Amino acid sequence: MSEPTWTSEKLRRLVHREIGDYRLIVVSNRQPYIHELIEGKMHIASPAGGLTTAIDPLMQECGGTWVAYGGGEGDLYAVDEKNRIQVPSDDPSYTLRLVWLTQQEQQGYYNGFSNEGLWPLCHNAFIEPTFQTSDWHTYKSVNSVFAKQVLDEVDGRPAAVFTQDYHLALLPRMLRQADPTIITGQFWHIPWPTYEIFRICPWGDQLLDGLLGNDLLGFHIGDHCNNFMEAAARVLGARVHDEYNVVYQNEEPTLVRPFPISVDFEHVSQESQSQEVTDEMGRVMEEMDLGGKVVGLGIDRIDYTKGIPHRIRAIGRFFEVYPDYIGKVVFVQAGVMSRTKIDAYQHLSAEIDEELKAVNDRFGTGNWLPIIYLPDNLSAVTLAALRRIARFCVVSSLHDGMNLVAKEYVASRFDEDGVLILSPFTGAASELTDALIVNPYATDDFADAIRDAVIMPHKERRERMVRMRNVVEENNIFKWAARLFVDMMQGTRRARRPIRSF
Ligand code: GDG
Repeated sequence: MSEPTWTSEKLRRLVHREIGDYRLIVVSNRQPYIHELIEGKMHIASPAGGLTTAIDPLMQECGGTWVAYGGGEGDLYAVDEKNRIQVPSDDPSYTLRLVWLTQQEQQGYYNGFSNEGLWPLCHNAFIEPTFQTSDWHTYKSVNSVFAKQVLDEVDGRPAAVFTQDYHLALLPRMLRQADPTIITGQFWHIPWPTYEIFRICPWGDQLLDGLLGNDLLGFHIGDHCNNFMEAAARVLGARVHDEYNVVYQNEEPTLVRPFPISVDFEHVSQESQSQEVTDEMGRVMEEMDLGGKVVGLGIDRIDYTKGIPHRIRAIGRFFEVYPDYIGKVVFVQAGVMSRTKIDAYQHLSAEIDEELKAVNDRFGTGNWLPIIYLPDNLSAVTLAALRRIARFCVVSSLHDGMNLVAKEYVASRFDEDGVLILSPFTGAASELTDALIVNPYATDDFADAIRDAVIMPHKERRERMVRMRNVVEENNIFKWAARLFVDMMQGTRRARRPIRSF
């Protein structure tokens, strides 16, 4: 019998029970509420990206403190003298504490080591990682800046620190060295590469040692855990206990477990049914002249891991092989720009423009274009409206830890309609097996999958969507958080007891 669905209320009760006297502190590079000054007025923006989507609802339930880099122009004016602010502003439920970094620190640690080094290292997208010694030194020093702030927040009291992602791989070891009583957990939101790839990193041993300062280390899927454990064994000579997924470094255990991240299914499903979204659908349909057409949808941060040029090429092939659909099918691509200071992202943006132009010039007719590109940070309401309008949604990542867009599409379709086309190289593909799974490099197969989505009968669309909705409803964000929480608090205490020898 499957367990009852996890809700925010159930998670809140569990957290209160498990956390006891411990304070919960989340640490990440990016903050969930950026304060921007636009023409002298303060605006609050939520950044596009999976991390905020997943962790903010969790913090709203659990309370505690979120420590993050203050990157907004208005941040300095929004915080108190301890650099803290209560969020969300309309209904404060937790504390945000901001860390200030210089431009040079931001360049070396974020753009440099994290996004020109680790990001391409961890994703199979054939972009060569760049490793510069000066960036590495900055990465180390910025991790220690974060450590100082977290330790100040802990202030010698019992605390559980839950670190996010690849920007802060050295932090857990620093925290443990300063205060061994802190419970340390980390979730790595991107894939972990195979040993053959990982050993390209000149400082791989130090990264591994930093991460093994965690009591619990989470990845989306088992393959990433296995890759990590192999690297720990082969690079550091750490002992790995396969049966329990525990790595021992200097006799200290780290539990390494898969936790497939998800979305707040109920919230996304309900929001999708609101009058506001229904009104927005009408506006979007009219503005883009979508009436009477079959609409396909892509929603992505513009990133070379998301396979956007591959998708555009497949749409071109679809119209080439199935010209009957010219004028009848429209693909809407929403794409918020990210990491624009990095060369590879500027090249990608130019490549997308070129591929788009090629397809639109070749197949476009008078007032119809095959692809409508929206290179903006769209509001949640507009995104929800697009998801409801779209007969099919395409996620064509070349490599992706999970991919929340796929799960958001499924959660939005309360009408039990719609087809998901999904790359097998996403974490989501291991759960959403009722999607049309297609290799983004196989352009002909990809074009055929688009046709299959367009012609799929309503009954089959419904059957597949119902099954996918059941999966996302059951494996929702609260279940993800609950499993992580229990393993961090209980598993950690168990594993710290020196009961196992092998
Ligand atoms: C990392 C991992 C993992 C997109 N465009 C707009 C917008 N979005 C939102 C989507 C979704 C989020 O951004 C993107 O989430 P993803 O999961 O697809 O991807 P990453 O940002 O690469 O996240 C990924 C995730 O962490 C969580 O662990 O799944 O594998 O790479 O929520 O809807 N949001 C707004 N405007 C846009 O134009 N507001």
